[in-house]
Amino acid sequence: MNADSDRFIDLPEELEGDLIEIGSTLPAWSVEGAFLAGSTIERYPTKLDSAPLFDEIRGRLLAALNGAPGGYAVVRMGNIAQALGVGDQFLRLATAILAEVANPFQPFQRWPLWKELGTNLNANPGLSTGTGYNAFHMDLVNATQPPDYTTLLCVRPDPLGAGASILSDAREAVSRLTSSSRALLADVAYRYGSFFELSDVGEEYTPFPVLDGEPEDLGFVRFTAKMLAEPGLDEGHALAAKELADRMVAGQVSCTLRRGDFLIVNQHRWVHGREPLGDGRHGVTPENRRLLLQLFLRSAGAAGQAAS
Ligand SMILES: O=C(O)CCC(=O)C(=O)O
Ligand SMILES: [Fe+2]
Repeated sequence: MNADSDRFIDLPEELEGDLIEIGSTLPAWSVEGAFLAGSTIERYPTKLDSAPLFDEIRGRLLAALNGAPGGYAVVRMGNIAQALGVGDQFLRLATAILAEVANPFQPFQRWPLWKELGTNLNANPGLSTGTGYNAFHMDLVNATQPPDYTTLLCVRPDPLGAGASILSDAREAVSRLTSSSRALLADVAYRYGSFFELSDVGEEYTPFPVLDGEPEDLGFVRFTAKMLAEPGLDEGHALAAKELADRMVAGQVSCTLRRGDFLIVNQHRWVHGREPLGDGRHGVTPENRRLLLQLFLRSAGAAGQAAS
């Protein structure tokens, strides 16, 4: 099934013109600790407010992410990418727009605010930079405070036309489970991933429950299909997680990001992943391979917000 068109935000031509202008004049952002600095957060919205049509777009974006049954949105900025390129000016504009949703931050201490996700032919195919199927997951699943939103900006799509983003409503998938599976998923029985050099995502959470019993917009469906392959997971808990994985796949939608598009996912509600890239990858030169940039957002007032 193709993704629901309400979630795709195309910009009117007049606004594109204004945003191209704004993008070419926005100052570089600053970072304080892991977060976009207060001075940047003050300055960027004022610039966006000078585009009269932006207000409506902000409303649509927030409704797609947080309204019922919100969970993700794709902002289509291909024409702006055409005009500005996908360099600093474009990234400043994208950062300004995302700062309207929540506070951009860099949980990985080793990486910049926008983290490159390139294509590595030697990586494990199922991992982020691999070329295979990247099964449903939420990012930073093993942190007590995962980012509230995750963003993927497309710098270069797969030249072979594959590598669609996949999305599924995790809350909906959970609602279709048997109560015995739900009870198993509430047990502190699941593990996945390493945890090091991270900031402002709380503590390492291992083992963790998939269902935390928190209200929808505070808690998470703490799921990654990769935890199914972790050694030591007993059969009952594995079966319950597999049932959830199957429900997520049954409800999946997909969309292929084009250059200049960015996908924002509300991690409290939806999970994401990626279809395999196209065959014949060895014929694609490295500078033409798929390239995304990833950015994380923290909601104001969320428990993981910088304490300082
Ligand atoms: O390659 C993609 O489209 C998704 C990558 C991803 O979800 C991740 O790295 O966490
Ligand atoms: Fe991801």
